[in-house]
Amino acid sequence: RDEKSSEEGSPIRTRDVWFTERDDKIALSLKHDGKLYDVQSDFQKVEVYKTQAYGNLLTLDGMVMTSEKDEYVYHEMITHIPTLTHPKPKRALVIGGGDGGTARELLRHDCYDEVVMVEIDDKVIEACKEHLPGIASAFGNPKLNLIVDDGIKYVKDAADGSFDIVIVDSTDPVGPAEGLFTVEFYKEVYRILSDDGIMITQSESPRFNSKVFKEIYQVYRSIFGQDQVHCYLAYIPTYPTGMWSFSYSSKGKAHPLKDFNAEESKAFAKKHGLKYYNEGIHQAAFALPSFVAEMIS
Ligand code: AAT
Repeated sequence: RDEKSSEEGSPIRTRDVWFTERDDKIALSLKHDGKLYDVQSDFQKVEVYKTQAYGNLLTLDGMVMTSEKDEYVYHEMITHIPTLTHPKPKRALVIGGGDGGTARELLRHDCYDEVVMVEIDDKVIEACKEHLPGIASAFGNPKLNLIVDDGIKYVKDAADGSFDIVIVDSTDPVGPAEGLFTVEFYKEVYRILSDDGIMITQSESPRFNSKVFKEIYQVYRSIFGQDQVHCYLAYIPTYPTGMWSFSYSSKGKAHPLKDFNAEESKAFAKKHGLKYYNEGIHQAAFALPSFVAEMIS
């Protein structure tokens, strides 16, 4: 808090309070007008800040998960790229994604009969319903089957070939999400995918989380095959470095660019008034800067 003096000499309190996500070497700070939610759940510390630049911001254990003003980048990119390149997805699984943004975007597509979402922490859902309602808008949709449980356990118990799309929309590899970054888990995801199935994961920042980034692509390739795994990027200002990656792993023939129909994508984006995804971004997102391509070659 800053205490400043007015010209007359009387003190005026101006709010100067910042949320800061810190790592060893870099930090991201956002000025805010207070904390709206602050609960220690069984799994993590769940907080919502009222930031001045990005609207309400959800953090878990001090790390940014999503904000009202830039959430659409992440949620549009993690959902529309697989949905619009799969021949006809009917059943999707979301691991994590407790804010509801991924479910909201998936359910824009009429092709889905069911979207199963498995979020470990009901406090995340509660915080977002209360304070990020625009993101949490699909919880009442009858096609959404919301399960509060560990996604690792759910995947282990799911039947072979039972999902067309699996989206791993989960936290960084610390805390409850640690097991979501292991070979065993991805093998199980492969098993529950249908023959044409696609797995999408948020795959961290190539610049910031270089070690995890390189390692998980090796894991994906060892399971899906060398040429079956693709990386795409999006610009997310509230995540460390702003450069964020997603992986696209295909069990069958689905290909992120060869199976892309520009007219269909264009019409879809227009119909729903999307704010980031469009037919140009779909293709451009797979063009990787050389340093990123080299990391996963
Ligand atoms: N939609 C973008 C926000 C997230 S939130 C990730 C969610 O994954 C959290 O709600 C967390 O509780 C949940 N989660 C973590 N581990 C598990 C698990 N084992 N099973 C089910 N859900 C889990 C992702 C932000 C990306 C981070 C960028 N730095």
